[in-house]
Amino acid sequence: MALYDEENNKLSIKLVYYGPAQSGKTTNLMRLHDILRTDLKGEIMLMETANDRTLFFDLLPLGFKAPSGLLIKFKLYTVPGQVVHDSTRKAVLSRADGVVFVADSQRTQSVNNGESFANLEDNAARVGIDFDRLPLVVQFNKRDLANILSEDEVMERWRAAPWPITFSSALEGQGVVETFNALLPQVYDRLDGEFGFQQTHGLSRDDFVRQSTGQTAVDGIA
Ligand SMILES: Nc1nc2c(ncn2[C@@H]2O[C@H](COP(=O)(O)OP(=O)(O)OP(=O)(O)O)[C@@H](O)[C@H]2O)c(=O)[nH]1
Ligand SMILES: [Mg+2]
Repeated sequence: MALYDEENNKLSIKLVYYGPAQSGKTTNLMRLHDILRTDLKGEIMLMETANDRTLFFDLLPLGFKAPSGLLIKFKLYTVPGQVVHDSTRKAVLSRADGVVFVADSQRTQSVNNGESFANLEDNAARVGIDFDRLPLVVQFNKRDLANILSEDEVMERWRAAPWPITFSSALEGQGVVETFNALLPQVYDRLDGEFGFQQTHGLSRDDFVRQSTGQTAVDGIA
């Protein structure tokens, strides 16, 4: 649930990368940090153990200024995917304005993906998030590996799902911005009513998406 800070005319939006252990959540944030050229990009904060597994969370701050002067700040978090860290996952998910579910495309990971998605639904309910209205994208990562589900198989399995499905190789930086891009219009629609992006701040959905990823209009056409 986005927070408005009147004194600084700043809106903070929380987005969470969720999914099973080792699916590539931290790698998504690292690549976004490398690729995006937004006006306000902070340092990425990684909290990992020696073997690269997230212990608490990672954080990437991004943001831009709307025409009205409103400062829009995103905080992108990852949860720790390992099953034992469930209370941390719940705490990180709390007050989320949107979620990217990072699934691992390898055939061997289908059960883990399913369990993690069920865990997301459970924890959303526990922290008071209305899952049916939560902006969400499902990303199938690790497309560069052998022995993965084909895109057709993924689409068949998820055909009843209302959320955008994206395919990525976060390791290679592919599909990472596209995934973030697929979440942003949903976040805009969810918050526009409350915060008057269009009416009060002169910020269209397209501009919100473009500026969130640091694209100028010219980049968008190219
Ligand atoms: N081949 C391949 N490896 C990937 C990809 N994305 C991430 N990895 C690797 O998978 C391993 C786990 O990636 P992380 O980003 O740390 O995974 P995580 O989801 O943050 O894991 P936890 O923090 O334990 O939940 C690392 O060795 C990554 O380099 C990908 O698209 N392709
Ligand atoms: Mg991680």
